[in-house]
Order: sequence, then C-alpha cells, then structure tokens
Amino acid sequence: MEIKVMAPDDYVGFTFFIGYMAMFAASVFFFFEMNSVSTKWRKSLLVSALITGIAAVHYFYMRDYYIATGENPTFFRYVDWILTVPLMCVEFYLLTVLAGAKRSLLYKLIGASLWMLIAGYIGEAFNVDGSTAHSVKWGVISTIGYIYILYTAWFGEVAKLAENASENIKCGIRTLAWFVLVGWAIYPIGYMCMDGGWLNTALGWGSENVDLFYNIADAINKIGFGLVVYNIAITESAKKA
Ligand SMILES: *C/C=C(C)/C=C/C=C(C)/C=C/C1=C(C)CCCC1(C)C
Repeated sequence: MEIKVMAPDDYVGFTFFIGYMAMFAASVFFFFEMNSVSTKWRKSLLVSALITGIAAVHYFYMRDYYIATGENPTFFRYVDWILTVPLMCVEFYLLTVLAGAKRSLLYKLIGASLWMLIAGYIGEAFNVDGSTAHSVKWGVISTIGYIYILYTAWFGEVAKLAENASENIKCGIRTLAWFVLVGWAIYPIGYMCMDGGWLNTALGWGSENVDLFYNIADAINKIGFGLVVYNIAITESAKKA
C-alpha cells in the first residue's frame, strides 16, 4: 500500500492541519475555563468547547481524507456543520434568553440553519457534472436560510431582545451578528469555487479552494464565536463577584 504524505507546498492541506490544532486547543481552553465563570455561564462555555471539539474530530479525519484522495471531504464537512451550526444557534439563544427569548426563537434559528446546510449539501454533493445551473440553484435556495438568520440577528427577534439586555450582553450579541454577516459570508465564496461554480468558471479558481475558504472561515467563526461568548461570560461573572 502506498502511503501518502502531505506535500510541503500543499497550502490547502496545511489549513486542514492548522485548523485541526486550533480547534483542538480552543476546545481544551473553553472546557477548562468553565471553572473560571459563574454557574449560569458554564453552559455557554461548554457549548463553545463542544463546537470546537466536534470540529477538531472532523478536521482530523478530513485532513487524512484530503491528503489520501486529493478530493474535497464534502460529506464530512457537512456532517460537521449539521452538528456545529445548530450549536452556534444555541449560543445565540443562550445569550438572548437572558433578555427573555422564547424557545421558539431557538427552533427558528436551527430550522433556518438546517435549510441552509441541506440545500448547500445538495448543491455540492450532487453536482456530478460540474453544472453551473445546479450549483447556482441550490446556492440560491441555501442563501434564503442564511438571509433569514442574518435578518433575525440584525433586525428581527434577536436584535429586539438585545435592546433589553445589559450593555455587555448587547455588545456581545452585536459582535456575533457581525460574525454572521462577515465571517459566514466567506462560505458562499468557497462554495462558488466548486466545478461549475461562478468563481470557478469566471476566474478559474480551482475546486481545491472550496476547502481553503471553508477552513479559514471555520477557524474564524467557531473559535471567534467562542471567544466572544467567553469574553461576555468572564465580564458578567466578575460583576456578580
Ligand atoms: C462552523 C460552521 C459554520 C459557521 C458554517 C456556516 C456555513 C454557511 C454560512 C454556509 C452557507 C452557504 C450559503 C449561504 C450558500 C452556498 C452554500 C453554503 C452552504 C456554503
């Protein structure tokens, strides 16, 4: 059996590698820092540790898959997201619940994120002949879910609830909304690099860049989200002391 090793100039492979280490380190950090915050903030830190922990396990596997096959690990990518994106909705909810959010908000956010991801998966996994029509159609359907989450975070229920929250939490919710606007917008760029995607056909960006963008975006969003929540938790816990 031939053993494949990562080529030193394989920049996509490198982002898988560094992504794995970063997710792993972040997960350990959030987990142990649960002891530094007051009881009501422990759950938020645990969710951050779970998000980065689940991602670390997937990255470990995806990196091997990518190096061995040279292909995008689309299936495992989406399994990762189906688990971690709803957990990011839980993070949002745990912050707004302090300002009186109802459980239905959580279900709406999770519903929209599943819509976005399932449509994205159909767009990527079933795009067998590199069809632009297929890629665009499912990309647009997916974007509807994304826009719903964006709207909720900036103008809808989340934004309205943030008004009643303490200054610190309000600012945290706003920062998370920025992550959804800027950080999450990196994913559609990666998506459009697939064979037949707009950036692939218009600018000739190869499909290996799908993973490059996804890896960069995951590190920013999963670790960044966790750090924002950590910051709020530490500040709020200090107040009560
Ligand atoms: C930790 C993983 C996260 C935060 C993943 C987020 C993924 C997205 C925001 C994906 C969005 C997509 C579109 C808006 C259109 C094209 C298809 C997707 C699924 C890449």
